Amino acid sequence: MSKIDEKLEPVLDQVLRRNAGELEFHQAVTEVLESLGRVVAKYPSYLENALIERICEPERQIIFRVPWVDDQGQVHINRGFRVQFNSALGPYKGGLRFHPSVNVGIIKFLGFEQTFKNALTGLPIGGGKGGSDFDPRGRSDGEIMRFCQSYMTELHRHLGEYTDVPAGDIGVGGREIGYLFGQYKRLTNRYEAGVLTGKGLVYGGSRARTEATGYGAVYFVERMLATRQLTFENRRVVVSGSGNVAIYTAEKITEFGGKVVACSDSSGYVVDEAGIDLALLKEVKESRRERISEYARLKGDGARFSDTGSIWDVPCEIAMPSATQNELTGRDAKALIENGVIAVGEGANMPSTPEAVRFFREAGVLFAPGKAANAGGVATSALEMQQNASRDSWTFEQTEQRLADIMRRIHDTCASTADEFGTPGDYVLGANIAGFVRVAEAMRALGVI
Ligand code: NDP
Ligand code: 2IT
Repeated sequence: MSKIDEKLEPVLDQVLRRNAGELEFHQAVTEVLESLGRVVAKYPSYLENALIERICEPERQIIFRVPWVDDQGQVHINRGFRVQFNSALGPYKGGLRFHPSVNVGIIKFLGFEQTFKNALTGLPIGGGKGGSDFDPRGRSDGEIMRFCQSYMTELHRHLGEYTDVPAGDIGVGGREIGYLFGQYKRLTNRYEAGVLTGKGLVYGGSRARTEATGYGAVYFVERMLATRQLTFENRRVVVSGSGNVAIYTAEKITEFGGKVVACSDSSGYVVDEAGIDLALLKEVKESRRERISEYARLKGDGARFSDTGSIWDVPCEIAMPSATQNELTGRDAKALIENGVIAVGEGANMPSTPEAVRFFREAGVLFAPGKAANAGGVATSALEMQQNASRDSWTFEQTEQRLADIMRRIHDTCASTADEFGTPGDYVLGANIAGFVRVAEAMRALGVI
């Protein structure tokens, strides 16, 4: 991987010093700054007015107490976050993550990535991210609702359809967005549909938003494979995770003639050589909210569950990591390469470690970074905002067509940017530069803000 340009070294040093211990944020910023060397060499004016320093510093960071009462009457305290990273292109936009691992460094890395991702969509959305260290696992519907209400009781004053528009992420899906929207509406006395996305279809949601991240990632990879005259047809694919992104990634791959042979959750992975049964996976994960081992138990003979080793040891031609950050290590990348992987598409945010990315690049594996490949979710969120603003609702086909067009455009932008900067086929560089340039141009036009 390229080294940091010496003109950008002080910027990185400052980020590392100012944000001590925030390892995921360091990782995300380092990767982007490594890509920007070629931009500042060609266009030194981007070094003026501390533009890059400003892009690395969130506009606002909100951290708050979230008290809630469990079903036994016991009071719990969680920490709530919202990092409003950059609003040069539009209102802050990005998901909320509820997971015990959440801390400010993780939310900052996600908000930073989101800023460039949202720029790549070409739609008018800035970047932000939020969440809580609340663990939804094993909690009743009532507990989830009370937590969401308490979380929104603080957060609502920082939101608005022109200010900041959250959506889902890990641990936050349609159910949670419903409770959050209900509380926002109650506190503000406004039916402001465009303040949250990922809403249910009965109260202002967009068709195809549920499917959008996974479907979009597959559209991106399809286009990337086409650059080498390849398709999904009859390919073995491994998709990690079994949440929103993973399920709809697997669904679109299957529609495109590929065979998804494995998926996972944090307890282990299942291999099903017949191809993952999507109806069963949805039943286990979406309806019953059970562990992935249940899939193997219900499927019977054809499927096996493993709680040791790595899902990336399962041989495949295409890998789509769709669970969480740094889930695919250098060791995993080596195993995938040895087993003949031809393409990797990141459905999750930053799922591959820097070492893994380096191995894929060196091996000539087609590699689609998350901020480009998983942009279909937030792009469709922006389409939901459009529908809300015009008090309209589009058909599934219309919305999916827009999504497919956007993903192909993002692919082509990344590819042509990589060409322009002398690194053909390097989607990491293409995505980082194309996203950066759009944000930077807007910031420049807006003055020192
Ligand atoms: P979900 O909560 O629906 O699913 C997350 C999946 O990943 C679950 O299978 C979960 O397993 C697994 N997982 C989560 N954390 C870990 C962990 N620490 N170790 C191992 N497995 C883990 O979330 P999404 O599908 O929405 O999100 C998945 C990824 O996609 C995230 O990186 C998210 O940021 C990204 N993303 C999501 C978008 C969206 O629209 N939802 C848009 C773009 C990116 P378990 O249930 O056992 O925890
Ligand atoms: O990481 C992401 O892009 C998301 N979780 C979706 C954000 C959104 O606002 O739809």
